[in-house]
Amino acid sequence: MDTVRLTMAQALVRFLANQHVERDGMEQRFFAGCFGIFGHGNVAGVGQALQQYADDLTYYQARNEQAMVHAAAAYARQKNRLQAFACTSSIGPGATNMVTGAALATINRLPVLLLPGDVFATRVPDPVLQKLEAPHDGDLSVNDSFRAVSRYWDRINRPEQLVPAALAAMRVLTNLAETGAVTLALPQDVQVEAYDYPEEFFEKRVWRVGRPLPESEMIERAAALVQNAERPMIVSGGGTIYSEATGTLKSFVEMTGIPVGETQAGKGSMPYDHPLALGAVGATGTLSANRAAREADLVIGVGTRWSDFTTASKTAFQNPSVRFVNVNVADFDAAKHEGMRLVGDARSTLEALSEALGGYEVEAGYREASEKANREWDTEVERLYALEHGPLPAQSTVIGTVNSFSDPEDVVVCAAGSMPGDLHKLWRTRDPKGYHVEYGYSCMGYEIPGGLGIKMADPSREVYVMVGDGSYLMMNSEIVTSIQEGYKLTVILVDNSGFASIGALSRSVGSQGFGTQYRYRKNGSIGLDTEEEPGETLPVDLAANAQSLGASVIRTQDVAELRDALSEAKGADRTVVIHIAVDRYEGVPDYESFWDVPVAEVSETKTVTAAREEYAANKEAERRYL
Ligand SMILES: Cc1ncc(C[n+]2csc(CCOP(=O)(O)OP(=O)(O)O)c2C)c(N)n1
Ligand SMILES: [Mg+2]
Repeated sequence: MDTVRLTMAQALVRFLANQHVERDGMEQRFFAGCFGIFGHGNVAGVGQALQQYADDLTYYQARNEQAMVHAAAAYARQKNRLQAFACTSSIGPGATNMVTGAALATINRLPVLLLPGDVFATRVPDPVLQKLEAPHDGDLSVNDSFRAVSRYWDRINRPEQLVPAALAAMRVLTNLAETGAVTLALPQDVQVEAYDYPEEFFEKRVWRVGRPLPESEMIERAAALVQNAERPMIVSGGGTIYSEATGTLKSFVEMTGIPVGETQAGKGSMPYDHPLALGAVGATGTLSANRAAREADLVIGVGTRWSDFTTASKTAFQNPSVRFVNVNVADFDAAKHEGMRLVGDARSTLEALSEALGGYEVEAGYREASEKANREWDTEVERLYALEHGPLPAQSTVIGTVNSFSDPEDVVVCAAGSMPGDLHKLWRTRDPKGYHVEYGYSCMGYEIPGGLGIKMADPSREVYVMVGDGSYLMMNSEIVTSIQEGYKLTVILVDNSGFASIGALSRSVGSQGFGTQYRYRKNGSIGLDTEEEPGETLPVDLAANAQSLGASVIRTQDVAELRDALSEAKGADRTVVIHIAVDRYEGVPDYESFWDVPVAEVSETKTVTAAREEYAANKEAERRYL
């Protein structure tokens, strides 16, 4: 057997550079590169290897380890999970900074390979800088915390362990039912240890991503359920988009007349102006979709994990005899709501179901009602886009301005705050990859690094990052990376001096927005929405902050100036941050939906007691879907 003597880190980098995936006859490299921040836990190991093999695997310097994992996850999402990044960190804080990113990737079922450095396997110089010592467990390191958030976890304590671990990692990363964060913890001494690796380990490998189908018997049974339904509805999730099934979904819908509601990850499954598109469904849903959901007797979930936002905390579907058919590559998700499990790829399963339905159509009246609902919803969107609100504009008009300005294939990015819900309801999506709201983990700070990952995945599209002031403050570091690498973003920084979303939530649970504004402490209070003379607003100048990071900054006062700024930004070749202040209280309403956030059962405050009563009444609508 031919062997080659390499350090474990060199072997790992050479291996990663030779992994490919294939779907529908299209073959491509799996790893687009490796993000990293170096420290003593990886500089001499993985760092040295990345330098040695710089032509085979490109290294990108990030500013924050959490942010680089977000960029990696966004990249994978934009590439429909067929390409990904590795992320290398030092030991200790560099490593644990990645834990949040790992959870986000795993929740959203997005492949990222994490390579945290780890403490000495020999333990000779212990306790090494940044080692957490556990008196009860000699084998424990902070990297064990990745076990909870990874789909595969391993620690490479001997160089030869790399061979099975790397193969296991690739299997999970390229298995769409299992994918998520994969962690290989790399002790810093083992990274630099040499070993005679078999040459075969470095041969080109092509991991096939197939389009599995459910048993034909299950397709027949599902078709029978659909044929017997009077008010069937589709709920389309991220799986539809990842599977590139949007064309098939459209044909399916046009043939059958079944209307479609979309989850956050599934938004873009249908163009907004398709007559059978009802738009967002659930807690942040449209009136059209939520009314259809309430009555539906059969719900076909396609590529959805049925989060509480999608089901409005299990209140969305109220028909007493509602049943679910779940098309999903993951049996785990297909089994939810005791659905009929169609375990398979969204595109091929929808094709098979179409055929089994043999010309089935819903009643004409039902189809017409859906078409009418689509038009009615668009009138509501138009109303909210055109709201005239002063002195500060309403957020809905900012969204409308960006939407009207952007081209169909441009991408809007968001993750947390009040905008994800507003975007879900209001964004007119025209391209399956044009809407990117991370709402599995809804992680503040994802927006800018997420935008970077998307732009790296597809530089041909303009990327519009919609970020609240809270999220911006939490993680703006990757503006620097976007400038270093020449990936231009247009960041719309929507400033309402604090956490408008959680402020509204706080009021709804009876707590007057406690702790959600950016204000000076006054008379012991940090600001309640009910106070007549609260402390002054803090003098935070986020536009100046963006400028200091190297971005071009445009300060705007109203939506007319915003439009001009968008035009200017379009011609720019480096990251632009457009600042706009919006009214904190002029929000988009909910449309007959509920989200379960428990309210204090006993309290000394009347508003809390009242909120609790309302909560208890709403909760009665929660179903089990058994
Ligand atoms: C990392 C993280 N911490 C906390 C939260 C809870 N949270 C959700 S939205 C939000 C406030 C977001 O503020 P901002 O970005 O200004 O948006 P706004 O609510 O004002 O629209 C908070 C604290 C979260 N989603 N993510
Ligand atoms: Mg805010």
